[in-house]
Amino acid sequence: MVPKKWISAIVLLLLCYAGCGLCGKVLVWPCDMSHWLNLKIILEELTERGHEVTVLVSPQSFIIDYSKPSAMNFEVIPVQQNRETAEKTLDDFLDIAANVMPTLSLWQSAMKLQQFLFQITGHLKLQCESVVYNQSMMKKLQETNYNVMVIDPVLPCGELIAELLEVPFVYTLSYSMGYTLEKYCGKLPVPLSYVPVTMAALSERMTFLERVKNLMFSIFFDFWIQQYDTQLWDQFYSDALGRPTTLCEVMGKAEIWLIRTYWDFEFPRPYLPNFEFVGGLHCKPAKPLPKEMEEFVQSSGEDGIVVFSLGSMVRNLSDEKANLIASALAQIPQKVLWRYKGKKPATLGANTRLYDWIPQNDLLGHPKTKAFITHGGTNGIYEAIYHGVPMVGVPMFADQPDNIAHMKAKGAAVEVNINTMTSEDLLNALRTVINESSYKENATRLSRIQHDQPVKPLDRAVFWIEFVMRHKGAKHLRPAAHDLTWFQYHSFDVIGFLLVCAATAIFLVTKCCLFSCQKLGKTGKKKKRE
Ligand SMILES: *[C@@H]1O[C@H](CO)[C@@H](O)[C@H](O)[C@H]1NC(C)=O
Ligand SMILES: *[C@@H]1O[C@H](CO)[C@@H](O)[C@H](O)[C@H]1NC(C)=O
Ligand SMILES: *[C@@H]1O[C@H](CO)[C@@H](O)[C@H](O)[C@H]1NC(C)=O
Ligand SMILES: CC(=O)N[C@H]1CO[C@H](CO)[C@@H](O)[C@@H]1O
Repeated sequence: MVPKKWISAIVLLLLCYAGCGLCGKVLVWPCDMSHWLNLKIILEELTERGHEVTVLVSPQSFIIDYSKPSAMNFEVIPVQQNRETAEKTLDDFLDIAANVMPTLSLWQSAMKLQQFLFQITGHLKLQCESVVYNQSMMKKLQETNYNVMVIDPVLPCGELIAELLEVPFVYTLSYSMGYTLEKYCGKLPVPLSYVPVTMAALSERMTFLERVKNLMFSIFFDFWIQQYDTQLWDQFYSDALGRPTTLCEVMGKAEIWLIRTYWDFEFPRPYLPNFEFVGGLHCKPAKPLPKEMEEFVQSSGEDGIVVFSLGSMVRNLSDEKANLIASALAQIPQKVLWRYKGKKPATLGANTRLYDWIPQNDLLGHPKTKAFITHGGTNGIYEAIYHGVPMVGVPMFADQPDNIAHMKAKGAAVEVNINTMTSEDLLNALRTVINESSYKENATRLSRIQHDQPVKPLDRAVFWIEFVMRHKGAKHLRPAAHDLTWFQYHSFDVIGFLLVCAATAIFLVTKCCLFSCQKLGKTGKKKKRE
């Protein structure tokens, strides 16, 4: 008995030792809401492997619960706490997102999003200042000697802290507005003939007019719409670093870009060796449901269930919209589990139950699940892909129309416009994805692609973070494009040089010709005279 115990103790010790031999310190600059849910999975895996993870968190976070005991450390940013303003900002955003953006065209919706992001710039700047200009805070971070920073670049500042601390950093994101960050800061090639620009909601096979739209959107994002107030941040970063620089230049120092999609979702496209596609890393096999919920699910019999969620951001809809949705749901033979915090709609059918919160992954993985009605957030879409569930998309803002466009192109979803839809539209969409077997088949095919990978996405994400820790970066994957100017990158200088050469050659040849012609002419005339 005793020796056995000893053996296990020694094995445990060895394991610990082996694990901790490579142990490092990770500093994290996160983003709130659904982004955090995804990042948290990576951070938990890192702590499990013995790394020390510290998260820089704003006191105004909504779902990053830094007061709960956790294996991670939380360093609260010393910014003036103002809960009410934060709540109001979020409410404003939710209102715009749920009620205003769906009524706008994609362009206008993108402009609205930019307007909102610009509005909160002042607050973001304050938050950033409270870290980088707080000497005791920076000294503390410096003295900890972090090995790597993991950054969500939705909100700026993380890369500035990394640069000041001289720590290599890894990005984690889905994609930026119009791919501008990846394209200009990460140097990711985006051939517009077959790579649809994000927020244009196009697929990879574009007609001529769609390619026109794609190019127009690309120009629109290059020159008009930006995720950040670039001028302000360029100045801020230059001041903080004490040398002229730009936000994009600092962002370009990212060692690895962990992209939250994979080839089940993406259209095949060129990418760089320091871009790793790790979509679906948060997906897990389903766990058993709570008892009450399981009973409800089982009561659906052969018909099965439909899962409905508009994500964590949308809490309530207008009465009219909620009633319209509820009356469509009441007409299907399936039972419906609807995550909804608003007032109970009057037309709610007996087959529909409202929940404040649902274990979405466990429900989607349930064998009785027939369809998923979703707003098209990346996390939810990936859970549906993982479990092979066809979708009805009701996208509202940001990347959601794009995500649904991808699923539509892969034959696993039907889209309904939440702004203009009638009860009948939603009902038809539901009937289509449930009754037409191709949707289920295509969703199952995506699921097989997600499951059949040489290395699981979470392991790849963690591998590259650890790689950066071990080797103090991943410079061998960094394309030399970062050191070129835009005209060198497109070889405009070489083309110009060759054109000048060609022009000179043509000029010289014509000159020579003319000269010899004249000469010949003259000698000819001379001869004639003689
Ligand atoms: C600087 O940060 C420390 C925490 O590291 C905090 O206690 C202090 O109040 C901050 N100073 C200012 C001026 O905000
Ligand atoms: C949602 O609820 C909030 C507060 O309960 C309310 O102010 C808002 O008008 C509601 N939104 C809609 C679209 O009904
Ligand atoms: C599927 O089709 C059958 C008949 O073809 C119909 O009775 C059923 O209601 C349809 N399913 C849904 C979800 O509408
Ligand atoms: C986009 C795509 O692959 N769609 C497929 C969905 O499934 C049907 C039937 O299996 C195929 O014919 C489609 O090509």
